[in-house]
Amino acid sequence: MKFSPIILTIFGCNLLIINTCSAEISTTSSTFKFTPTYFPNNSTDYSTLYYDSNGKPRNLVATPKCQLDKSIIDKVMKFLPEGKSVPKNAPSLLTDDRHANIYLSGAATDVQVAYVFEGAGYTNSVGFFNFRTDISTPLNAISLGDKILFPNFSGTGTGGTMNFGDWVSLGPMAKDTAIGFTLVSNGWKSGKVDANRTVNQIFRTVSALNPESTSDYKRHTVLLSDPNAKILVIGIEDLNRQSCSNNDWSACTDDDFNDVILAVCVDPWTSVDCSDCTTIDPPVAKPGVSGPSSWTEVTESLTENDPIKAQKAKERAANH
Ligand SMILES: [Ca+2]
Ligand SMILES: [Ca+2]
Repeated sequence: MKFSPIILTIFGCNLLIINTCSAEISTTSSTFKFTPTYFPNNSTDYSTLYYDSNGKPRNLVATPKCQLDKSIIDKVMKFLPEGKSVPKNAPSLLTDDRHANIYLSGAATDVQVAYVFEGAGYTNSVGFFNFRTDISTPLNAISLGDKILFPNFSGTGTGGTMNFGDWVSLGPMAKDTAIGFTLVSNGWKSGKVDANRTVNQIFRTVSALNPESTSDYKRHTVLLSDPNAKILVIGIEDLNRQSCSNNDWSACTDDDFNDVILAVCVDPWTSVDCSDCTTIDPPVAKPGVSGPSSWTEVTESLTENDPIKAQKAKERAANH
């Protein structure tokens, strides 16, 4: 996709407008804070009606529309091994926004999203948004209207209680809709999503809205497809890719893009416009990347290689 950036200066702020064939995306250089809105009630008040005290959704889908096999973790980790830099080892996975957000060429009766895996030490929050692809509407961080879907995207034993295959439903989506995701880095604090996160800690599948200053650094997500299982997978990098000092504990990015891994089920699958997405089945390792070969190897490498997880383990040990 070819972008034609235009930079305007209004009231001392730089306004960036990016024209694509389907949407205009704009952002500002302001440092406003992120005020979370929760799904499904769209309230800024964290409601224990919808989430429990661990930040886990209460409205999990009882009968998911897609079957999620645990082997999907191994398949994904072949592409996104822990601690290995995607831009160095598999740069083709970092695409333009057209291939980072999920485009629907037909209507969906339901879109469901599942917790698959976290390769992270942070307690991240994950939200979603949707926008029209057939109308040239300016997109910005406010108009996207992020809604927090997983206040605490942390697994059981690693700071949360999410489990593989916990699905939530976004409901029906119209034809010509795109679905994107938002990560609030280390957003779960003191029993809710931290309303004091700044733009430097919010990352989206709409790269122009991300805080880094170059188009390469602004990419935070990888979209993969498992057409046999009829599932899409999103991997997200949870650290500011340009500045360590913008991250909690001044952690520097490892660019492994596996810190949050989501599965997305669109019913029907034929409504997904993802014919040229990278497929993960069969799981072929990317050239130059030696991924783990088993689930055991994945978990072992996580413990060994994640400095944030190690830091967090130290803090937990010190507090007990
Ligand atoms: Ca990771
Ligand atoms: Ca990472």
